Order: sequence, then structure tokens, then C-alpha cells
Amino acid sequence: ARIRTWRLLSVKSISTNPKTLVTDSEQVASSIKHHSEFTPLFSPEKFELPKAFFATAQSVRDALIVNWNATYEYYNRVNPKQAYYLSMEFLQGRALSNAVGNLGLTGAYGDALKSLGFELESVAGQEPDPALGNGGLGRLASCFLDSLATLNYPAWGYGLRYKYGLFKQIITKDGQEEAAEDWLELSNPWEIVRNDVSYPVKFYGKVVFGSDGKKRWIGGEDVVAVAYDVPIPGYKTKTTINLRLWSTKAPSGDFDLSSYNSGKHTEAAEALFNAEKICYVLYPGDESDEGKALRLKQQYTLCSASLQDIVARFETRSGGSVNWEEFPEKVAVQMNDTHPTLCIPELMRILMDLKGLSWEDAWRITQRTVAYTNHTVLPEALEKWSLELMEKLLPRHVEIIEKIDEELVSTIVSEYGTENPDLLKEKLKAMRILENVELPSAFADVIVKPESKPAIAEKTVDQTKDSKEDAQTVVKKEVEEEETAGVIAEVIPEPPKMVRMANLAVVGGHAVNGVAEIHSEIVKTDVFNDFVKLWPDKFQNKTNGVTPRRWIRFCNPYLSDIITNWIGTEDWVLNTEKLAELRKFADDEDLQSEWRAAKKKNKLKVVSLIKERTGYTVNPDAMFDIQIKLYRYKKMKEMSASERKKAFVPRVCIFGGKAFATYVQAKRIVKFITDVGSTINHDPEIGDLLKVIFVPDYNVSVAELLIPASELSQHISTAGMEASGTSNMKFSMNGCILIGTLDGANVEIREEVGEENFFLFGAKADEIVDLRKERAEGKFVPDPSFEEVKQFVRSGVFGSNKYDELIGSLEGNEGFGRADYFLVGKDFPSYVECQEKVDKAYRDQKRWTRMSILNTAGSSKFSSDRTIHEYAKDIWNIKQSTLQRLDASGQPDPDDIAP
Ligand code: B1H
Repeated sequence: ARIRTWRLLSVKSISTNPKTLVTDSEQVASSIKHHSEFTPLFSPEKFELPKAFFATAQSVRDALIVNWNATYEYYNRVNPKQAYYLSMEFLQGRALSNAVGNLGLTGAYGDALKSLGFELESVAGQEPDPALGNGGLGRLASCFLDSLATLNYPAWGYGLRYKYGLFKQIITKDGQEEAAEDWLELSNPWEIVRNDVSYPVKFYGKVVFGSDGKKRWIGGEDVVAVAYDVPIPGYKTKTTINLRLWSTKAPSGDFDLSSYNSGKHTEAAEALFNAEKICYVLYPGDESDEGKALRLKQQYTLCSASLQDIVARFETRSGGSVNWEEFPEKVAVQMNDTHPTLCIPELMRILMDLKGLSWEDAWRITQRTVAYTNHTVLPEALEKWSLELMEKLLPRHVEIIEKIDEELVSTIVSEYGTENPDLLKEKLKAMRILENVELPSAFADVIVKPESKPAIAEKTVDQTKDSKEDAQTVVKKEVEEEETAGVIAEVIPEPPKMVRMANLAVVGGHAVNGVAEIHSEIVKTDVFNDFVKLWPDKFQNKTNGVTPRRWIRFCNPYLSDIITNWIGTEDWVLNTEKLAELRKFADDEDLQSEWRAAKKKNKLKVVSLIKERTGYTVNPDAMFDIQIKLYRYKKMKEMSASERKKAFVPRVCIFGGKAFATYVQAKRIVKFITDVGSTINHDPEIGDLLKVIFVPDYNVSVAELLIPASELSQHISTAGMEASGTSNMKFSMNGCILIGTLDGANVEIREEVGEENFFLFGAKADEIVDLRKERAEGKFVPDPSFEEVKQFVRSGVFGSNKYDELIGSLEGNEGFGRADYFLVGKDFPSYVECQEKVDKAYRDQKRWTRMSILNTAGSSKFSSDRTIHEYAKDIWNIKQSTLQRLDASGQPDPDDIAP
């Protein structure tokens, strides 16, 4: 193989010492052997699987570092505008196959490992699956990084390096159990710790005036954030960008040696633990006050360390002359949901308190720099923080937020005037950043007097009280005291003062986007409607996407080869528009049979996975489907064996997913699915006609196996609830047909693949409000088929459990929450009818395969490359910038510039 020499133009140190990318399988093998000897993780005498993985990963990392360094130096030299994607979650998945695939070295690594006695696939299977995210939001961030690198955009990701990723899910007879996921146990071969890149992060303390008359925040607790860099290679390009993850530690000197020596070992190390625990787990439970404070510390650590780093880079790249007005021309900060909203007051603080800018200048620069992506419209999911907690933890930021709120009040007052006080009051209530907080004094008279409060509440609630009791408990207690004293009073507890992060993000950023067309419409017409009236140009849509590298090319090599053969080029991996060319072959019998054979091979892999993880044997010729079929089971039981065979297509229903540890209802569902499985899967009358499988510990690696093997996939959220969904895109791309509602990205997928290739059912988003009202008023009675299913479950077929809470939530019985809030009883009959159409379509395998091919052919829009081009152009204003490649003789190779 030709060994390509990569070098940078005009960087002397590199041109005298050309770094070569090892591309030849013999060299690869010797590099792996080298690392097996010099990577000090395992004893030298054996060379077995885990060691083979670590040695291989180290060898790939060498290549990544060469490219990472070159990319970094290139950006330093060219100084382009750079985007920074800040996210509390990155759901990266395994890196080995992806990295060698993007480097174009799959063949070389496969051969090299063979020569050493291993298969690349089993070596790659040794890698722990890093789950620094919960689901869609974190995986989106990781897909974006892949697209940014692939498309040669100057961009970095910033996140936190959690010691424990999303919990490991264990399924027992009692349902889900959680265990810590110690993904770093054997170290992480992909990260590079930068001991020279660390920043102080402060908490608590107070605000004082400095000698220059400016405000300064003196922290009461100091930690240090240290950078861990994870190289992110692009596909078929040298560009390798960076995911910088922060880990926290105590400042040196915080270990209390004298306490230690006097035997107080725990106390001596308290500061160390206090600092390190910030990055222990993703989403620490936040029911307790300590949990809430920890989560806020996490968010602030991400914002503070990242912005200090970004500001430092801006200053370095400015050379001797820093012009702060240029900051937004060199930096774009994207906030992945509201979790990094503290970026806004933090950038203000840095610019004003540390760099000496005025409020006006700092505010203009901040607004031009940051932008916000909204991922949910569910009111209960819009993040709020207690003002009291924030005042303690981040006193200077609260001052800044109060001033931003005050300016917002002023804008609202000038927009709506004071003639209609009720309207003005309503707008202030909806739009202010601070909730349940009196108006700033400048406006107190202009508008309305604050409502008078009950005497007792006013008297007893003292926000400054240093107590773990919340305001409500304090009131209750004192009322009890008063009552015993013979005083009868009705007490309305003062509502808690809160900071609404979404409102802050909308006000402080220059762009706000939703993640699918329908979602962005709801954002505009509903959640942030009042802000749209003030700033219509801020609001945009950026329909999500997924990377076609991980989600088809690498996870589905069988299908990828077929696509490449029929289209005649592998370009589709970069230019997904080319997938549309498959349309003209959709009825071709040869393509159809190849297509089915590929699906079958993928299904066989899942048969093994299911056997290994659950013990169940499933039939690879049954339809692989994701969702429960209770009704189906009941109907089957009512029929004779021959009727059953005629009436139903055999299906394997596969479930995966994790319930947040404190989300009781979700846990009930997990338990229910596994109970249903243990009844149905052992029912001799049913046999292969229906199997219900819950695959434990669902993660990116499991998804990479399930998605290519799936034939039908269910995306059945009540319309208006799911912002976008991204697995729907992955399924469709892999030739799986969706059954779903008109919700999230389903709407656009259906448009792209054609309505005849999508199974649609259910109420539409704009009907939901009225339907809920009707449902609550008892005006519509759920369909009898739905009643039947509920009765069936209650009859005890799935064990002694009656699932009262679960079924109750569908009825709104007392104590079981909102009456069928998700309108399952309404959508159910149209769902059942739609499932009959699915069976009919599946019986005609030619028609089904055609639908499947047309799904892949219509998935072009859902590449995250398209999404990233849109962010780059409409929000970040960054340009593709490709590192020049040199040919072997060191000359610039004009034909060799990445796309
Ligand atoms: C999405 C979240 C989310 N929306 C809060 N919101 C979290 C909110 O633990 N938290 O604090 C965690 C996650 N995640 C998802 O984002 C949407 O539900 C999907 O529809 C969407 O596809 C995905 C990516 O945009």
C-alpha cells in the first residue's frame, strides 16, 4: 500500500519530521505488538483479548494524535471562526471500529489482527461502551461531532468526564436494578489528559468591590477542572477535532496532612472528595438538596471551565492585540438544551469582572456569541433552579441574572405599555427569567403593586433562613404552632422563587432552535410565543440528523455493500442524496433478494444476542418489531391453532431502554414487559407466533445490532410530545419501516419516504388539546378493544400482579395521576387497525422489501451532515476549512483536498 505523507504547509518542525500514517497491515501489526509490550495495563506473558483491544486502540490513537495535532496547529495558524458545542451529555458509543472506519484502515487493521490471531470484530467487542449520556440528546451531540469533523468545520465539543456513565441495567424478577457503570475501570485508551490545561472553578463565597471599583466574586470553595481530550476523526479526511471533557479535582495543597497524621483520615481527604464527586455520575439524583446543588455545580463547571478555555484561546490567537468586539467573529457557543445556560452569566462575568468591559459591551458580545437549542416542550421538563440555592452557590451570577431580568422587564413594559395592567402582568409572568420574584424597584410603582400576601405566610417565610427545610415546611410548622395557640388561619405558602433557564437562554442568545419542523412550530406558537413577538428572527428549525457513518456504513456493512454496488460508488456515505438512486431499483428482483438476505444476516446476529442476554430462542424468520402486542396475544388466545396461523404474521417484539432510577412509572413498564414476556414466551399454544423480548442494558452497541436487524419499528408518542426522535431516522435509514404518529421527525420521514411506505395512525398534534378536554370531561369513552386489554391484564394472565398503578394511569383513577394524559385509549383502535395493515403488507414480501428499499432511499435528509451544514450557515456562521494535504514528495496535492 502507498504510504501517504501528511504534512502541514509552513510548519517547520513538522516538515522536517514528517509524521506518517501507518496504513500497511504489517506496520499496523508491529504497532499493535509494540503497544502490547509498552502499554502497562497487563502482564507481559500473555496476549489475550482485552489486551489485544487496548494495544490496538493505542495504535489507532497514535494515528489520531498525528491528525489531531495537525488540525490544531492548522486552526491556530488560520484562526477561523470556531463553533463550540457545549453539552452535559455525549453518548459516544464504542470508538474503535468507528475510528478505523473513518481513517479508512478497517482492512489494514482486520488483516493485522488476523496475523496476530484475532478478529477485528471480537477485539472491538472488548471495548466498554462509554455512556456519558441518557439518550437522544447526548447521542445527537456525538453525531454532530462526527459530522463536524467529516465536513472539516472548525469546531470542538465540551462536556464532563463522568467517572461512572449511565447506570448498568440488570433485569431481575422484580424488574430493573441499577449498578454503577465503571467504564474507566481499565482506563480509557482514547483520552489524553492535559495536565497543563486546567482552570479554577469557584463556588459559594461573596461579591466584593475591587480596588478599581469593579465587582469581584471571591469564591468560598475552589476546585480545579482538568482537560481530557478525546480525538474525533472525520471520515476520509485528516481533520480530527476535539471533544474536551472536564474532570474536577481539589487544588493542590487541599489534602490536610496534619489531620491525616492525627488519625482523622476521612476529614483529611474531604476536600479531595468534594471536588472529585462533581464528576462522579451523570445526572446525580436530584430529589435531595445535596443532589440539586451537585447538579448545579456540574453545570457551572462545564460552563466556567469551557468559557475560560475558549476566552484563553481567543486571546492567544489574537496575538498581542485583543479586540473583544471580534470575539463573536471567532467564537460561536451552542448550548445543548438549557443545561449549559450558565454560559450566559459566566461570559458576562468574565468580560466585565475580569476583562474590564462595560455591561453594554459584554451583553452585546455575549448575545452575539451564544445560541440555544430546545429539545422539549413538556412544561415539567423546562429547567428551573431555586433562586435561593443559586444565590448561595453563584452569588455574582445571580446579580447578573437579576440585571438581565430587569432589562427584560423594561423591554416588556415598553412593548406592552402600562394602559392594560392585566395584560402587562400576564406577559411579565410568562416571560420574566425570575419567577415569583417581586418586580425590580424601578418598576414597582410604574406597574402594579405586588399582590398582598397572607400575613402568616409573609411573617414566617424567611428566604435567608439557613435551613434545609423548604419554605413550605417552615410555614406548615409555624401554622401548627399558631393553631395550637388557638389561632385559625388559612395559609397560602409563598411560591418558591425560581430562575427559569429557558427564558434566560432565549433572552441571552441570538438564536433559538427546535429539533424538527413540528417541534419548532410548537416552540414558536406555544412555549415561547411571547418571545417570538419580541424577536421573531431569533427562532429557527434545525431538524435533527444522525451520522450515516456509525448508523449505516459501519453498523450495517451488509446493506452498505449492496447500496455501494447498486449505486456504483461509496460516495453516498458523504453525499446521502445519492441514496435516492436506489428508488429506480426498488422492484428489481435481484436487489430485493440481496436486500432480504442482508436483513436476514443482521437478524441472525440479534438471535444470538437475545439468546445470550435473555436465554430466549427466537425465530429469525419472524418479523422483528419493537413494541408490545398485548391485544395481539389476547386475540391469538381466542382462536384455534389453525386460525391463529392464518390470522397473524409471526413476530418477535423487542424492547430496550432504561428507566431513570427514580422514575417509578417507567420502572413499572419495564417490569410489565418482562412479565408479559415470561408468560407469552413459554406459552406452547403460541410458539413462534409471538415472542416478547426485553434486551437488558440497552446502549449504543446494542442499538448498532438491533437497528440493522429490525423490520418494523414503533414511534408512537402522542402527537406533540416527542420533539424529534432520532432512532426513527436510524431505523428508516436501515430499511426498517416505521409505524407511528404524526409527531417529531416522523412527520418529515413520512414526507421523504412517501406516505405509502410509512404506517400512520393516531390523533394529530392540533387535536390533542380538545381531546384531552373531552377525555377529562368524560365525553369520549375509550374504545372497547382498549377496555378488553385492560381487563385481560387485570385478570392475572401475566402473574399475580394486577398492575393497578400502570392501568390506573390510563384511567385517571385517584392517586394514579392524570387521566390518560397520553390519550392511549383514544389512539388505540387506530393503532390496532394499522397493525393489521402491517401484517398484510409483510405477507407480501415483495411489497415489503420495496417499502424497505424506499425507506433507505428516502433517508438522505436525516444525515447529521445536512443538519450541521444548516447550523454552520444559519446560526454559527462558520466555514469549512480543510487542512491541505501533501503528496509523498511533500508538494501540495491540489486534487487531494477533502470535500
Ligand atoms: C430530549 C431531553 C432531556 N429532550 C432533560 N429533552 C434531561 C431533557 O436529564 N435531563 O435533565 C435529559 C434529556 N432529551 C430529546 O432530545 C427529545 O426527547 C428527542 O425527541 C430528541 O430527538 C432528542 C434530540 O434532540
